[in-house]
Amino acid sequence: MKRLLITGAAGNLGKILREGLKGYADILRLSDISDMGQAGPGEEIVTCDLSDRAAVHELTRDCDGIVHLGGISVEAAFDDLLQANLLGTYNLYEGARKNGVKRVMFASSNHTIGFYDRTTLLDETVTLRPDSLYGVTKCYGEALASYYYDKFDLETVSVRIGSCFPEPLNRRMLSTWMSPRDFVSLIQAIFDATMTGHLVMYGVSPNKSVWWNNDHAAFLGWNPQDSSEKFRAAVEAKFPAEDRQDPAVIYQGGPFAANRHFED
Ligand code: NAI
Ligand code: 15L
Repeated sequence: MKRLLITGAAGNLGKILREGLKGYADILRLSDISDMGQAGPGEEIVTCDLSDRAAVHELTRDCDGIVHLGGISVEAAFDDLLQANLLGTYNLYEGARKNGVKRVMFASSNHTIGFYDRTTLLDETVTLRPDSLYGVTKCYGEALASYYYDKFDLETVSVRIGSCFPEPLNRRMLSTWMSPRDFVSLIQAIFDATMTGHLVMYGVSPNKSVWWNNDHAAFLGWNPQDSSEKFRAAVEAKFPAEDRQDPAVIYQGGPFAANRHFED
């Protein structure tokens, strides 16, 4: 791997990869609209708004792979999501195609399927049930990735990330948590694979209680190591027992499913 582009490099997951992928590629090209500090050894810094097509075309030049994290990462006004997540992801794929990039990791989200209830074990074949406008933009990203593979042979692994934080922040995350270490090893597995096609999978650590099945992605050889179980006692002590009637508890998407429509 000569040059790996990471969009959204100033964000939470971008910072994890900036540190965790040091030395993985000859050059990490780090991009965001926000400040990323100075380039270190083996790094290139490119400030770029994903909604600027010409700039994204230049951004994606001479890259062997792309980790596409950039965009709005929570529920937001449609007009903002339109620019960052819809137009931005389209520009990214057009740039990747025209510049001959081989493979993309698309940071999809569990909010593509957030309206399934927590007693249902999901695999990658389930019908999408987004729980937010944000979740809808991730469904669009997965569809775009599928199209660019079928039409142009541009591979993508769309990872429906659960909750990637240093530790679970609430009771729900005991099921959805993916450790930063497992996230880094997932990215390596994705770009080490001989082929992926367009693969949809879940980004989650092997927690004791999980809602998602990744058996179909075993060929990647990803071997996640961590479990939320070591945080359970502290999380349960901090947060009261859950109300079974609460939509934020019934649905996998939690508050994203329970919250009001953002535009109202
Ligand atoms: P974040 O919000 O910390 O980082 C996103 C980055 O994208 C920010 O640095 C922001 O400046 C940048 N960005 C926003 N609009 C942009 C634009 N128009 N042009 C260029 N850059 C832009 O989010 P985080 O937590 O790092 O997540 C990264 C990705 O993973 C996001 O796409 C998010 O939707 C997805 N994801 C994250 C999860 C998590 O647990 N952290 C869970 C599920 C999905
Ligand atoms: C996401 O998609 C968000 O980007 C992240 O901030 C968390 O809210 C995560 O989902 C989650 O469901 O915990």
